[in-house]
Amino acid sequence: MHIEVHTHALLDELHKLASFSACPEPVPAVTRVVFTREDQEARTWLTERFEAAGLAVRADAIGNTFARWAPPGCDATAPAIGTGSHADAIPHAGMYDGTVGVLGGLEAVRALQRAGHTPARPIDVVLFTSEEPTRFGLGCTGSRTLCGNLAPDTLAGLRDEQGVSFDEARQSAGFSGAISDVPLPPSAYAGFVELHIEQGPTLEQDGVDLGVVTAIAAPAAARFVVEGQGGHAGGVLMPDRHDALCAAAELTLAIERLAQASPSPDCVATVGELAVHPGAVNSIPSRTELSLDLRDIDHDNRDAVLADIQQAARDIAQRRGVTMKGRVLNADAPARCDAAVISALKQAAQDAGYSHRTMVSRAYHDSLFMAGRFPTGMLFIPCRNGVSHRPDEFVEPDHLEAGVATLARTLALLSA
Ligand code: HGY
Ligand code: MN
Ligand code: MN
Repeated sequence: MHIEVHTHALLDELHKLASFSACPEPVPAVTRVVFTREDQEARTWLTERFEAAGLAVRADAIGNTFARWAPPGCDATAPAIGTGSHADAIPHAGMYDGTVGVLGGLEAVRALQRAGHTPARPIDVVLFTSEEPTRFGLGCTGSRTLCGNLAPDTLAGLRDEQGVSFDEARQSAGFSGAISDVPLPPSAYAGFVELHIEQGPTLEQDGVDLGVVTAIAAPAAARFVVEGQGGHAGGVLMPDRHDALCAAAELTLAIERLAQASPSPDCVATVGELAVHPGAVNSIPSRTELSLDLRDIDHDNRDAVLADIQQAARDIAQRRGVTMKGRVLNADAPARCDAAVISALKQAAQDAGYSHRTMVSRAYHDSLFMAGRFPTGMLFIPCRNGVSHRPDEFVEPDHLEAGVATLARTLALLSA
């Protein structure tokens, strides 16, 4: 089958999608938080692109959007093959994280249409709601709920920093209906494949075109609130202090040390957020709040390091005369990708003449949850210097073309 990818037209679409942004810096910097104006503009424009390709579009009660290709000759009642990703972006991010899987999935379908392919079963391009944890503190809320991994009332009750609940935010964005109707049965999809940038340096360092993912790391997230005594920066002598920021700083270094000391090379830990109260130059911090993002491919090791971090927090609190309350937001299991989807990806890369290797994903993705309900795989393309979640995130057009061409062939194999 002759697969023709319109790479430059696809890049134009990626740049257009990037223009829906709240970021003060110009494209390629992007900020697009779930259910904001930019997110809704992006969704509207994507729906137009899906419909222009002849796909039938529907959205569920939380904004997961399904663009279905079921041409004449296809068994429209058969379990579909899905592809897709997310279009939300953390603050000051790049323009390829997630969007390559959404628009690349659409371009793969258009390439199959150009090739005159008729799938035996429908093919869906899926846009997942809120893969990033930015607004509600939990990542992948759309795919978690779709796969029955997140109880509807738990989702509805998540609140952002302004106290707006997920339920209020989704309704004000025009998504209504019962969240309990969102989960799909295992029969909904016979397979799912997500195209994504690697968000790491391995493919580029190895000089390999494509990564076939075998496993996806298990993320855990927690928040620690540290309460000290605060006080006057001049009046309180050092031995009398119970400084909430110094305690948080010691915990942050303990987190780094415990992840570095872990026997698993895949264990990574990050304190990405720190809030200081009252935040005055001449007032000893009385309260701090910090976030923990902890991941590993090895589930047991990840949980062992989490337990060590919680113990370190207790020891520091006791020694410094502060309180430290830790709340685990999520501690997910890692995912194994499906063997049949992996071999279809390998076959497709081979047929298309691209070099490829198997690898693990250290970032999490909607596929982490899709893999819990449907046979799932991921296809990585290199990103320059492995950089992601930064405005200088970049994908070479040739690599984008390789990913989309291989995705198209994989969808053809899986939907035969
Ligand atoms: O954090 C992640 O791994 C993903 O980019 N949300
Ligand atoms: Mn991301
Ligand atoms: Mn992503």
